[in-house]
Amino acid sequence: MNKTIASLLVGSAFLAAGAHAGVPTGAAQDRTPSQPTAAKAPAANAAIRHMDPPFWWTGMEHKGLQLMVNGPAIAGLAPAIDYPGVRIAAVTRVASQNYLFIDLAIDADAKPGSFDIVFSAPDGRSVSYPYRLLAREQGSAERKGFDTKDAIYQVMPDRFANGDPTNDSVDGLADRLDRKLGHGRHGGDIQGMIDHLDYIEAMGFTQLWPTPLVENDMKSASYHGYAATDHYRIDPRYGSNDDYRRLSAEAKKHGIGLIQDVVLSHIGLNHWWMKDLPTPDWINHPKQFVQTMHHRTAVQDPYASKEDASNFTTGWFGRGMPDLNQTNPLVANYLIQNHIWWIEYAGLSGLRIDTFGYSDGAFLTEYTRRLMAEYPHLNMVGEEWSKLPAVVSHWQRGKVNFDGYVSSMPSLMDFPLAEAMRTALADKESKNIFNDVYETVSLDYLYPDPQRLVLFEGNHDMARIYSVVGEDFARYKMDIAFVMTMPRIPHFYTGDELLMTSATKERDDNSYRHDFPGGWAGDRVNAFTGAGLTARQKEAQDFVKKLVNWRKHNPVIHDGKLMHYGPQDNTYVYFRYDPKPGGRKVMVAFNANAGETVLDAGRFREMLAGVASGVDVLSGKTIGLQDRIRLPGKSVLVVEI
Ligand SMILES: [Ca+2]
Ligand SMILES: [Ca+2]
Repeated sequence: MNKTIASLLVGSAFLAAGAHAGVPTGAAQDRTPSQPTAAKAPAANAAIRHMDPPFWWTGMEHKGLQLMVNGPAIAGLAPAIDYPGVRIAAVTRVASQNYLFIDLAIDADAKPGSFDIVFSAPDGRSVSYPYRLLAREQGSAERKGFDTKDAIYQVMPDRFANGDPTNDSVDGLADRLDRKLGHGRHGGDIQGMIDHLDYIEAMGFTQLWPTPLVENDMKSASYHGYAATDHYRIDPRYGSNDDYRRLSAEAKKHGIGLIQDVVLSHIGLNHWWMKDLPTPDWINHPKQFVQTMHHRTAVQDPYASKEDASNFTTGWFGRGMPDLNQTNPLVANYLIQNHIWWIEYAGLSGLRIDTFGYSDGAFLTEYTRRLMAEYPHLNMVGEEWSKLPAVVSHWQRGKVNFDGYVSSMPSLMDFPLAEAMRTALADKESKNIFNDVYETVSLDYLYPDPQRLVLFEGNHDMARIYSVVGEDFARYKMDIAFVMTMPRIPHFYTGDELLMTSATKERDDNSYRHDFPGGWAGDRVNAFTGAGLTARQKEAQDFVKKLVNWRKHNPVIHDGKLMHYGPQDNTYVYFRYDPKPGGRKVMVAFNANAGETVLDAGRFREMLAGVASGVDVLSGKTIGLQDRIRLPGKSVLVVEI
């Protein structure tokens, strides 16, 4: 310990600079880790480089708070707090002397306010760090997450709209603007999203999912955001933490909730932890790179080897993405608190959790329990990229698993159904393309809550739907109509309303992530104004707009039951219905044949008894539903009954 203190006295100016810096109440609202309260507390700043979380709230369900304090030789100091209702329950020192973990116990009746955390050296000298407990926004705990009433619009912020050219390149961050580079930074940002909330609202969407916005100070390909280098800081090339909060507040004014994309499994190689890991086991395989083999079923397979299961959850996602070891409770706590912090700070309506199953299973149980205990009505959707409903359903709250695994996760991305429909519509050969879709839907009993799944036509990791269907406009419309009428939460990937195209064979991320036309000054084509769009693009945009807005006000689509009929001859018919007598119904009918196909209405008598006709919401035409139902060639009908 003497050595620690000696190096601290030599290596750090803070003790000489004086103790008990003033409390900057109201300052440091923003996360600026390199200068948390620099203007008013230079002394503390020199000693403490990171205080995570940078502030917290009173009145949380969980009464504990674990602070990670990072600074030169900070472990040699002893922290103390004098504030009513807050006490230090434990102090944990770890392998690196530059970290100190402080467990605070915050009483239920503790008041919002500021206090000094006083760090004392054995010789009596000390330094203070001002910490704040804020009051929660009213109704914060009871916030409602996104649900079937919503439709999600997903954007990659770097590729959507450049609202602030002054942040395109930022000194100190390696990856600078290069729009010619497919994986380069193109300059899109938070202001760009704020500027176009009008558009997103007009299109009918009520939730915005931007891919991750936290700092990714990676040398290249930093635009995608899945390689965090600071969990508490919005990447300055997108804006500030305050800008992010502003996005959330402005979106609310447009009736749009904000979903944050978070990564539990891995970080970026340039994360500030990597220069000085708190503990040797902070990350998995710290000494030698081990790649995950992506065998996702190995953690829910009665025949799996421990080797495969361990490789799946501990292997790195890639060389630039070290894998976090959430079996270390300090890592686990850090992640749980970080996500609660963002929900509370930015007023989120939910989380989208990347590479969900790649984290330690026991950790995921605890993580989902803690988050849902804090926000009982929140929604979180996990990415489990499997075509098998049995594999995806393993993770949903309420699932009784063969291996006893327990999860509190409300929602998963419905990869099985999304892939089934995309594959069906890409098939120009078969005579019964919808059969796998039908059978996949029939497996909904595997999910405790299938309506809470998020169904999508595409995303940033997949070939563009218009290309998948061979640029067949009718089939494109079928996929969109399917996503918008299934008993699911629909999710739409930006640019698909403009029939954006991509590679379809090998995975080619750059081709899925072209800049959104109109997002950059001087763009010849502008999707926001309609300038320069082809007639077909305009038609697609109007189609999506009409359908999503129609869906928005249709309780039978939000909450109605589903009855579907076995596909025949490249047709598929299902109904969404209110089972009450006289309740509303919507019939959705797909015909992938080139010519008109006539269906015998008698087969649908459970749904159509006593119904003469309905109106197709897409064309406005009246459709006869007695005796024979005529489906025009290559069409989808959405018929209100
Ligand atoms: Ca910019
Ligand atoms: Ca992992």
